Amino acid sequence: MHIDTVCRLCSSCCPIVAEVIDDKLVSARRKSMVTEQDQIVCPKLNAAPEIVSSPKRLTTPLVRDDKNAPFREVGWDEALEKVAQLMEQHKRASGAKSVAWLRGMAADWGAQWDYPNRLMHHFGSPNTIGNGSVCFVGRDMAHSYVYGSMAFPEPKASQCIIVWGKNDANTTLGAAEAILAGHKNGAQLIVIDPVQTRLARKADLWLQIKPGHDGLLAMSMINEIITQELYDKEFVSQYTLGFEELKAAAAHFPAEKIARQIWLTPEQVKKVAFLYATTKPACIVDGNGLDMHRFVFDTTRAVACLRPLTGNLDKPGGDVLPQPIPVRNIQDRHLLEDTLKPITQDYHLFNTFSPTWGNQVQGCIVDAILDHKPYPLEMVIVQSGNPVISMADSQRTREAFAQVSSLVVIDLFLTETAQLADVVLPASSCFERTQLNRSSIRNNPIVLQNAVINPVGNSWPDWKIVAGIADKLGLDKVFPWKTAEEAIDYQLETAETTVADVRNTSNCLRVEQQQYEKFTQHPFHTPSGKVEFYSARLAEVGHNPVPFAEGTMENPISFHDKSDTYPFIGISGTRDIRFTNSQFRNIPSLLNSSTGPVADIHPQDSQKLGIADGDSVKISTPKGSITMQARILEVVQPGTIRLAWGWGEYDPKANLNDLTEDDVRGPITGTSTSRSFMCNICKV
Ligand SMILES: Nc1nc2c(c(=O)[nH]1)N[C@H]1C(S)=C(S)[C@@H](COP(=O)(O)OP(=O)(O)OC[C@H]3O[C@@H](n4cnc5c(=O)[nH]c(N)nc54)[C@H](O)[C@@H]3O)O[C@H]1N2
Ligand SMILES: Nc1nc2c(c(=O)[nH]1)N[C@H]1C(S)=C(S)[C@@H](COP(=O)(O)OP(=O)(O)OC[C@H]3O[C@@H](n4cnc5c(=O)[nH]c(N)nc54)[C@H](O)[C@@H]3O)O[C@H]1N2
Ligand code: SF4
Ligand SMILES: [Mo]
Repeated sequence: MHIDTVCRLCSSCCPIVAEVIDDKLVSARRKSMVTEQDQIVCPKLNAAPEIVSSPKRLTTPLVRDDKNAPFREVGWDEALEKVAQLMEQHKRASGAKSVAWLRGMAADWGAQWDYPNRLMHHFGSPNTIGNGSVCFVGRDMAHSYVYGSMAFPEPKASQCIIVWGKNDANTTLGAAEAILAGHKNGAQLIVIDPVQTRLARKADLWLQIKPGHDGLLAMSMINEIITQELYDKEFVSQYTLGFEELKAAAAHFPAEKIARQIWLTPEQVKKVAFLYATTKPACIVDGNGLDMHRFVFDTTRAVACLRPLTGNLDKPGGDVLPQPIPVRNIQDRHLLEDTLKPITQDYHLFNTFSPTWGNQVQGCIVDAILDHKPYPLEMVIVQSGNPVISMADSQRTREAFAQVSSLVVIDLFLTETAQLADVVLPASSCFERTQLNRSSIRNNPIVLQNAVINPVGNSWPDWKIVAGIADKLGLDKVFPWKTAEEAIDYQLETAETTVADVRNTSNCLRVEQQQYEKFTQHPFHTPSGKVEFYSARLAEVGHNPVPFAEGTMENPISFHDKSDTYPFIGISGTRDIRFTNSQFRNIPSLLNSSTGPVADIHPQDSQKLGIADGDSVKISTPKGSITMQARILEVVQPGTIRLAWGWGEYDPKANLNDLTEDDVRGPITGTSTSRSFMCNICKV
């Protein structure tokens, strides 16, 4: 039997066809828009049957009565009862707000994010927390502050594609295929990345920028485009606010002054500005290379300003604004009293910039547990995340999760985080549940994931686990739905569609007929209704109303003041196409075909340090040290080391976040610099 659905083994949400025999997933094929020879193969999807039937899967709930006791296998009734009882106990003693729900990246931001928010709001806690401050939500907020919502690029129809801090050939395969198709059709391909990626090797122009310094490049490009009068004067005069202020800010960043600081030449900066502004249409594919830096908000605001400045916003082949489908918001945030502040209260604008994102600064969980700031947390429920590995400053994070009075983890595997829990609840994989996704974050379509097999063992789909906890808390009326379909239909009612309708479409997808230049009909979703180069909302809270208006940017690289002892720039690097963050090293075919945890070093540095290919090397920062295998490659600049990401779950000695810090955060989005840091390296 062949069933259409979408894959959720990573955030790409690719449409696939699953082949199922006797309730077993046998194989899965990704649907692609390009011919077979141009398709990128996804090893994770090929390994889907192995992932689903892995002997390491959790198949029954686990409970223990004290932290040092071994886990006991229990039935769902007992496990859910225990979770509810712990929640009630902490609510009675310290208030509902002392209980937090932490969401990782797996399992989508659609219904899977709505359900815990709904549960927690009815329970009375404002503390449902996501990890968006290091993922893409800071960038989403930046786009939203400039022109109302996140714009998404149309590289296939473009004549000039800038890939800026994104490595789609490993992370978003459909997007990489579209970029390469656009390039094949004649588009200029420009890549801005400190690392020579597969796309960089194919690019017409590759800018090997200094890590973390993209904001300065964007401001310098803006200056070049304005002073050379390459901007779209008509669009700017009719639809934007604050052009003069942007011009004044950008004047601090002439190419001659900025280029060398960011490891480029003035000619490169001028060329990228010229190509982008004069080749129509042009789009910018921005990515997580810009996100995990403290100044992500202003950096990506500066990048966002380039789109309207050149008239590439909401044009075919440019960057298009979404037409959200009006799915019912079931989070019931209004139930919380205004006086009840979340632990992320210092990031008020970030908490409130969208109706559904809510709180996304996960570092606040650690502060609340260890430092009782802004108030103590007693209980955390972790769903589809592995914070002990994925959050910055792993040692401090681990201390917090080991110390919190009660910890519940909902996962497919007994991860490093789950091992610290009091209760572990086994979740079904993405192939075992029907779910409403909003994963294509930029376009906001409805994507329906179909269960293709029954839950493995005694695992439950996430929605059912949340509803089960609600039931034990006496909130059964809040989750009255008996099936995933019923629950989704309730959300789809306002969009005048149903699960059955969406299921009948070829890609399990409902997208609105694309319209362009919507700004000619409706105002932008900003306070002024215009594109805001200048934001009065930010001025009100004392933040720069125009990005980098002061003419400088503090060095965003962690430990830059300790470069005497830590002379190399470490980059949290490759997201291997085989793995998703800390996941899947427990899948033999994926592990065995990978390079393992490697540190990529330039030959000039390896020679100086007497390091040979394959040597074991120790990488250290003021926070700690890790061990990896050296790989001598010219993909990075001398003085820069790229470190493989996500290996901490497999090998605790290779946990990259033992090197990172969460001591200083971005003022608006609370982002810690998990991406780049000063470090030292030596042969072991
Ligand atoms: N295979 C696989 N796919 C994944 C994931 C995974 O772990 N593995 N994770 C998923 C998740 S959670 C996310 S958020 C997405 C992220 O996916 P992407 O947005 O593609 O992000 P990354 O691959 O982390 O980094 C993109 C590029 O940014 C570059 N970069 C690093 N620092 C800088 C910098 O300072 N400036 C610039 N301009 N570039 C820089 C890196 O070298 C890299 O080539 O991928 C998702 N998909
Ligand atoms: N240094 C450094 N730190 C980083 C990053 C980096 O590149 N470098 N990347 C950052 C980014 S962008 C992100 S998004 C975070 C990711 O941080 P996390 O979300 O914590 O990372 P994952 O390893 O993807 O953890 C997902 C967990 O969910 C489980 N899981 C998978 N599917 C399901 C499901 O359907 N239901 C449930 N309940 N569980 C499921 C998996 O088994 C896994 O344990 O890490 C961030 N941290
Ligand atoms: S890229 Fe991600 S979503 Fe797409 S098939 Fe591969 S693992 Fe699945
Ligand atoms: Mo992410």
